[in-house]
Order: sequence, then C-alpha cells, then structure tokens
Amino acid sequence: MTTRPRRIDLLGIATAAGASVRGAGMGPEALRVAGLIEALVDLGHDVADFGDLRRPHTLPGTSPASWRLPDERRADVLDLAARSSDQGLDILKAGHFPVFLGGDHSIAMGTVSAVARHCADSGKPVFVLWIDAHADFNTPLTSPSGNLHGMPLALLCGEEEFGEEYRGPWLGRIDPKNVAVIGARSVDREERRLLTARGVETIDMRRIDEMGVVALMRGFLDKVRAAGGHLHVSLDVDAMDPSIAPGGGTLVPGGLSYREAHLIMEMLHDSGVVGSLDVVELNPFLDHGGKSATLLVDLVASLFGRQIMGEEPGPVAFVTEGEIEE
Ligand code: HAR
Ligand code: MN
Ligand code: MN
Ligand code: MN
Repeated sequence: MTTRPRRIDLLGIATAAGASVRGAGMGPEALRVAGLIEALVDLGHDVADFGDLRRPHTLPGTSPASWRLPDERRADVLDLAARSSDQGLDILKAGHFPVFLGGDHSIAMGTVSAVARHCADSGKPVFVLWIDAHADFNTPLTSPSGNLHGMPLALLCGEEEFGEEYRGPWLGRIDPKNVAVIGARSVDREERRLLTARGVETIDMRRIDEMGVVALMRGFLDKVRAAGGHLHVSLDVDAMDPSIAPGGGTLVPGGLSYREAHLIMEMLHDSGVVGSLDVVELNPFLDHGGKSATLLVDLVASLFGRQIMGEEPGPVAFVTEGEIEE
C-alpha cells in the first residue's frame, strides 16, 4: 500500500506532572534528537514543529524532595491539558495530522479531547487504541499511586469518581466501547473490574501470545472502518518489552517484541483510519543511549508508511516551524 503524503504537525507537551518519577518532560526533545522529523520527511510528508508546551518549574533544587506537591502536579496536568486540547483542535481543524510528543500519559486528557471536540462537529465517531503495559483506567478512588498518568482513559471515558477539580472538555468524551487497550500486563484489580464493566476491549499479553497481533488488530480495525471512525493512537513506550525499550519510569516485563510493535504500526498505516497520535512516557534520563527514543521514531515511521519492501513516496517534503498562538 502506498502512503498518502500528509501534513504532520508536531506538538510537544514537556511534562512529567502525571508520573511518579521525573524525566518524561525531556521526551519531546529526545524524539527530535533521535531523528523524528527527518524520518517523516524522508517518507515524503510535510512536517511542522510547533515546539513544546510546558509549565514553569517554580521549586528550586533537584533532589526528589523538591518534586512538586500533588495539588501543584494536578494543576500542571490540567493546565497543559487545556492548552494541548485547544492547540490540537486547531491542528485538526486545519486538516493536519497531529503528533503529540509526551510527556507522561496524562497528556492524553488534552490530546484525545482535541480529537473528540473536532469529531463532534462532523459526527464522526472517535476510536482510541491505547498501546500500553497499563490500562490507565484508574480513578482517584481506585488508584494505588495517585499518579494521574494511570487515570486518563477512565477520565476520558466518563468515570464518575473524578470531582469538580477535574472538569474540562475531556471528561466523558469517549465511549468506552470504542476503546481498545493492547499490550496490557499490569492492571490493578479495581481497574480490571472497571474495564470489564465498561466494555473496554483489553487485549492483554496472554491473548497476544495465543492469537498473535494480526488477528487481534484486524478485529478492532474492521470495527473502526465499518463505523467510518477517526482512530486516535496513544503509544506508551512501556508497551514494548523493557529489553528493547528501557527508557520508561514504570517498566513491566513481558512486553511487545520489536516485530510485534512494528507489525501493529504497519497494520495501522495500511488501515488508513488513523488521524492522530500520541507518543508518551519516554524518559530520556532512564533511557540507554537513545535506544528507546530511536525505537519510538522507527515505530512512528512505520505508522507513517515506512516499508521493508513496499513502495514509499520518498523525500519531497519540507519542514516548517509552527507557531503557538497564546
Ligand atoms: N496502574 C498504576 C497506577 O495507576 C501504574 C500506572 C502507570 N502508568 C503508566 N502509564 N506508566 O501507562 O498507579
Ligand atoms: Mn494546510
Ligand atoms: Mn500509559
Ligand atoms: Mn504504561
């Protein structure tokens, strides 16, 4: 299948406010250093880089004791979600493909809500593929850690235990029946109960071992295609096995292999239904010499049409600098 050249808009959300360890805020820059823009341009796409959204660090020092307090971290998460939601909406309205560079997974509150707001205008149903070792379906009551990167999917799917302080264009924007989590192998007990009750398709590693990613992905992609949906892909670095992707703060053994991960991306490319992407949880401070950043760049390239033998459009594109209007 040949690739349709796209106009791709990169937006970094440089934060670790939703995570338990610092470092994911450096993710966007590490993806650029690993050659993300060059890889996309090489495939024939036009790329604009809108730089990074971030919050100022108000606390001095670098010791773990200086890590922001829970209320401050929630304020950071919500502020960045509001800004990335608005900016993502602008990108989608322009007809461009947004690639959101995290940042920890809490950024999906903003990014997925941008997609939901955009699709609400046309009535197009939104589907989400959450590629992750975790399901990120905890609520403030079920979360064992209190970290917001373990909750964005529950919030987007409208779980009621999120109080007034979480109000925004993200709450309840996604139908849980339009969500598939793939690669899961660390799901908390209460979280598991919620996933089942809400009808979230959770493709765990055991099912992948038994059935393979092709059959499992095909079922979900057929559903998206039949509904004429927009598919948002949210790629968490810890979906992959730690042996190939050590650069994450919450690694779990038994993850996707190199080829399983690429095959998912290649199928997503061929499906033609993907309209937006998050690349999250990369922690360059924990990475091994850029190994995980490079893997993520290669996976994104597969999603945008890189092939082993098939036809690629080739480099014809240009890079522009995007402007953030505030
Ligand atoms: N389930 C655990 C919690 O909610 C761990 C979540 C870790 N989340 C991520 N994102 N790294 O997938 O605290
Ligand atoms: Mn345009
Ligand atoms: Mn995650
Ligand atoms: Mn994860």
